[in-house]
Amino acid sequence: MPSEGLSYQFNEAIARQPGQSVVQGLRATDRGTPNIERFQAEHKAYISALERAGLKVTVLDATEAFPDSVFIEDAALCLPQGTVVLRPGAPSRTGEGELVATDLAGLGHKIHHNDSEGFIDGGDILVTDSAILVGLSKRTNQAGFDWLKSVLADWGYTALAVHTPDNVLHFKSDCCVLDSNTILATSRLSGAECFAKFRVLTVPAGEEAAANSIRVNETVLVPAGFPATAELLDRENYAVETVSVSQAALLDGGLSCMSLRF
Ligand code: CIR
Repeated sequence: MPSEGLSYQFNEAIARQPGQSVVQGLRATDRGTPNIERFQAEHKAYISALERAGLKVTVLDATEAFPDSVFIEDAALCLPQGTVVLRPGAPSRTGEGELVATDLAGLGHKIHHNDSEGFIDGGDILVTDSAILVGLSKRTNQAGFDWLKSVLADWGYTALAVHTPDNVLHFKSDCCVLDSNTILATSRLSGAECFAKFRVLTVPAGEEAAANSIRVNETVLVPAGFPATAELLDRENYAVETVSVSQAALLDGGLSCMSLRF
């Protein structure tokens, strides 16, 4: 059921170590190969930031067979009623759903397995306190959305299919929740119909990647290197902490995709 704080009040998170194979991770444009040591160091700092924000974080071992499995958010959706196994849309990632299902079942999660042929990436799912918005994208198709919508309806949630901007990997590459009524979004999305009932703060031009921030309890984690966005959030009285994700960004990853928060 939708509830106040569902979208940003969390007790726990699950992350997965980047493996050596992360250098083979998918990327839309080749801007260089991630450096494994730097990736690991940034990942460690990211986990520490989640802990400072109040979360108990479980870090799963790396899985070399799936180069992109550090981006664990794409493989599952954790809600108070249970954990929904997703089906990432990139062929090299499709098996990550069942991989994470095994891990999460071992941690005591109530697992809702995926019996659909559709595809859906967690990066396209924006949980707000009033509805769950799902961006149709190159990774998330209508069949995947229809399946998730029916699962969520049984749990009392409204799921709405929305448009992911062209040439953007995931819906949440371009937006995040700041509180029950407020969204941070790029100018590509800030006027979108799906945000009509929200107050929308627009990421300053040139800092679009900062829209992939995450509110975790009282802190908004913002990727390092986007001072105008950090300043905007500070002026709006959010407690901002910056976290470097330079190596994940080489693979089109960011703050939201490296953990499941619940
Ligand atoms: C991919 O292309 O699937 C990965 N290299 C990046 C996934 C990032 N996930 C996310 O933003 N939710």
